[in-house]
Amino acid sequence: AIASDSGASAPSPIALTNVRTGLGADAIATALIENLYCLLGKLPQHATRNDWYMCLAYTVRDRMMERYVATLASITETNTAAKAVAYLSAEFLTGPHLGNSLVNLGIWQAVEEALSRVGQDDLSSLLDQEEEPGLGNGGLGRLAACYMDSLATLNVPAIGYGIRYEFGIFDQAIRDGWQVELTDKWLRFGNPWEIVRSEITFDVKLGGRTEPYYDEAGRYRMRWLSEKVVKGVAYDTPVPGYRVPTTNLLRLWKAEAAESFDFEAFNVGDYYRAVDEKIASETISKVLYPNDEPEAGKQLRLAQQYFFVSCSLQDMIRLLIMRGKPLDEFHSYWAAQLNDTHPSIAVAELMRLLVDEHAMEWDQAWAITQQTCGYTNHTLLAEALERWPLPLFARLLPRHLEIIYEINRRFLNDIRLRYPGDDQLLQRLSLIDEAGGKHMRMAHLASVGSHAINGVAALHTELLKQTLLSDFHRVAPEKFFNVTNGVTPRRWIALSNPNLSALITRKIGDRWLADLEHELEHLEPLAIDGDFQKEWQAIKADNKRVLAGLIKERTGIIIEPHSLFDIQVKRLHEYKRQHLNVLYLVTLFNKLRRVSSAAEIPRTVIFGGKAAPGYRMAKLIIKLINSVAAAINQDPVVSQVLKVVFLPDFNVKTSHHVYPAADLSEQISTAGKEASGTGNMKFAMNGALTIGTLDGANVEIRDAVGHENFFLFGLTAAEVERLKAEAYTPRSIYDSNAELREAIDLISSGFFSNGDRGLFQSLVESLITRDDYMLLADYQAYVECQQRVSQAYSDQNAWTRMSILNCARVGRFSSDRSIREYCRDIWNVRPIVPDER
Ligand code: T68
Repeated sequence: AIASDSGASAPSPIALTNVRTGLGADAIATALIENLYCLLGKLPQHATRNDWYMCLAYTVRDRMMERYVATLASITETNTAAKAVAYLSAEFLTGPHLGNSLVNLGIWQAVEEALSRVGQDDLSSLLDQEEEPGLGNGGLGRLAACYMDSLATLNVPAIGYGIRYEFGIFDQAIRDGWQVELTDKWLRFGNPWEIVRSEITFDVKLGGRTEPYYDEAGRYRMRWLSEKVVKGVAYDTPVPGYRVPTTNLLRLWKAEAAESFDFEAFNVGDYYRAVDEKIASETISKVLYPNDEPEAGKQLRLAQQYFFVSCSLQDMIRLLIMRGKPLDEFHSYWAAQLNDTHPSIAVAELMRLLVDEHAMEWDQAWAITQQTCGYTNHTLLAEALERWPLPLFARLLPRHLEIIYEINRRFLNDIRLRYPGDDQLLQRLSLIDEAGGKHMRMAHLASVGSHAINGVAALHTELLKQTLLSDFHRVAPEKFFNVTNGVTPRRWIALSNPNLSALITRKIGDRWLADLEHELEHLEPLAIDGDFQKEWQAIKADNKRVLAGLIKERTGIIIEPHSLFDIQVKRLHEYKRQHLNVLYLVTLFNKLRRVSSAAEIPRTVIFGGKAAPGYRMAKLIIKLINSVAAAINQDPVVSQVLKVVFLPDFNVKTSHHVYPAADLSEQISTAGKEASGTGNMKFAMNGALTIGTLDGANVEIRDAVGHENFFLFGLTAAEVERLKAEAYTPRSIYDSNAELREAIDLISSGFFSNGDRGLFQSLVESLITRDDYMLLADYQAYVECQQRVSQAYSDQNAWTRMSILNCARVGRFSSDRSIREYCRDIWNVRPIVPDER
C-alpha cells in the first residue's frame, strides 16, 4: 500500500519515505519545501511562481512513482502473464498534467492545504503556470489522451507510444483579424512530468538499399544496408488512473544522432559534418505536422512515423523477452492499436523485425502481425487519406517496400482464388494505387495487416463499410467493428467544472466519476426539481462569468453573462462549416438592423480553433469571423443583443473554461463528414444543448438525450449524396432565398472588409459555384432551427430541464465505455490490479 500520513504501510522491498509518498497535507508541505531546496536550489522568499509550480509538480509526480513502478513491473516481470495494450499514436494531446493528477490521485484538498502552510494560497495560479504539451492537432490526439486515462482507470496495463515533439501545435495569435502562427516552445522551462530513460534507446535505420545473403543455416535472407541510423530515446510520463493502483505510461521517443562517430579519426571537416548529421537526426522529432497540410515536404513525416513505430515495436519485443516469453507468443502479450494510418507502417516493420531480425518464417510472422494489430479509422475524407508516392517510400524504406509487395502479392493471390476473374476488385483492394504516379495506400496496409478495423461512431462505421473500405468489408466482414468515441469525465467534468462536479456528488454520491454509464442517469429525476434547477443555473451562470472574464482579458470584448452562450470550438475546416454559423450571424445582423431588437433573445456567439498554416480557405474563414464580429460588436443597436467573439489560441487549457460555460453547442458539419466529434460529448456532459446535423456521434447523442432535447436540422448523409449525384446547383438556392442572398451580398460588397470587395471573393465564389459542403442547402433549416433555440431559451425552466437531461443521459460517452469495448471486442485484454507493495 502507499504509505500514508496516518496509517502504517505494509513491508516494502524499497522503503520510500513519507516525504515522497505521503498523501496528507503535512507530508506534502514538507515535500514542497524539500523540493524547493533540493531540486530548485531556492529559498522560499526568492521562489517565483514558476518555482512553486515546478516543486509542486515534482511533489505530485513523486506520489505516482510507487504505482507506476508496480504497473510497469506487471508488464515486465516473468511471473505476471497479462496482455498489455500498446496504443500507437503520432499524437497525444494530453493537456496540462497537474490538475488532472490531483483529481486522479485524490489529493486536491491536501495540496491546497499544504500550499497555504507554505504561504502559497493560490493553487489556481500554479495550475495556470503549466505550459500544456500540445502534441496533437485536435480530436484524434485528444482521443488518445482520454483513452490513456481510461485504460489506467480500468486497471488495464498499457503504454501509449508516440513522438516527443520539441515543438507541438503552433500557438495562434490573431492580428488584424488574421491567424498568425507562433512556435510552441513548451519545453522552454523544462518538463517536470517526464522521466528520460537514457538507457532505453533503439537504432532506427533509414534509406539505403537491400541485399540478399545466405545465413549460417544456408537460408536465403534479405538484409537492409541503410544509408543512416538515428537513435530514439524514451521519455516516460506517468498516467495515473482515477483512484486505482494502476499508473500507466506514455512513452514518447526523441530522435538523436546515433553515437557511431570515431572522433579520433575525424579531421576538422568531418567534425563539423558529424555535428550536421546530429542536427539532421534531431529534426525527426522536431515538430508536429498540422493536419490538412499539402503534400510537399512529406518525407520527414514518413520518417517520423517510421521512427516512432520502429522504436515502439523494438521496445515491445524487448519487454516480451524480459518477461521470458518466446517471440512466437508476441500477440498473446501485446495488443497494438493503430490510431489512424499514421502508425500503419507497423504492419511492415513488425514483419521485418520478426522475419529479418529474428529469422521467423513468413507465415508465422504474418499470423502474429495480424493478431496483434487493430486499426482505427478517423476519416472518410478522400483528401485526408494517407498515400505515399512510391519513389519517396522506396528511398526511405527500401526493405519495407519489398515486404509490402510480398504482403500484397499473397493477399491478392488469395483474393484471386476466392473471386476468380474480378480484376477490378484486385485493383481496388491492392495496397498500391497504380493510377497516375504510383502510391502506397496506407489505409489498405492497415486493413490487411489487422484483425480488427473500427470506425469511431455508428454512422461513421456504416459509411466506412459502404464506401471507403467496402471491398475490405466484402472480403472480410468479420474484421469490422464500431467503437463509438468517448471522453474522460475526470478531465471534462471533475477538473474543468468543479462546482457542477460537487453538486452531482452531493446528489448521487461519488461513484459516478468511475462509472459514468450507470451512475450519471441517477440525476434524471432531478431535472424537474425546482431547487436543483436553481443550483444548476447558478453554476452555469458562474461558469459563464469566468469565461466572460477570460474573453475580456484575451480580446478586450465585454460580453453579457446572461446572454445565451452559443459556442463553436474545433479545428477550422470547411466541412465543419464555421462559415454556416457566420452566414446565420450576417442574416441576424441584417434583420436586427431593420426591425426592433426588443424581442430578440440576447446571444453571445463564441468561436475558437486553429487553421492549418497552409489551409488558405480556413484562414480566410477566421478573418471573416473576426470581420463580422467587429461590425456586429461596433453596431450600437445590434450589439445590444448580439456579440461575436473569436477566442484566440483554443487549446486544452482554454477549453477547460469553455465547455462548462456553454448553453448551446454547435455541431453543424455536413452530414457524413465528421467521423465522430468528441467536443459534442464534452459540451453535453456539461449541460449544453446541441444544435446539430445527423453526423458522427451527434446521431447517438441525440438518441441518448432524447430527440426533444436536441436541435436537429439539415440534410442526412444519404440526402447529401443524393443531392450531389443529381448535380447540386447552389446558385439556384442563392437566387431564390432573399435573406441568404442579402447575407452573401453584404459579404461580397466589402461591408466587412473596409470596402475591399476582393477579400472574401474566393469564399463567396466557392459557395455559389461549388459549395462542396452544402452550406446553402442547409442554410434555411439552420436559420429556422436557431429561431427554435432562441424560443426555447426564453423559457429558462424548460431549458434547464433539458440541460440537466443532456448531462444525465450522456454517461455512455465516457471513454471508459469505449475502452471496455476495445478490450472486449478488439484487444481481448483484461484488467489486472498491480501488486500493491
Ligand atoms: C478526428 N480526426 C475526426 N484528425 O475528425 C473527429 N488528421 O470526427 C473524431 O472525433 C476524432 O478524430 C477522434 O476520433 C482528427 O482529429 C487529425 O487530427 C489528423 C492529424 C493528422 C493527420 C490527419
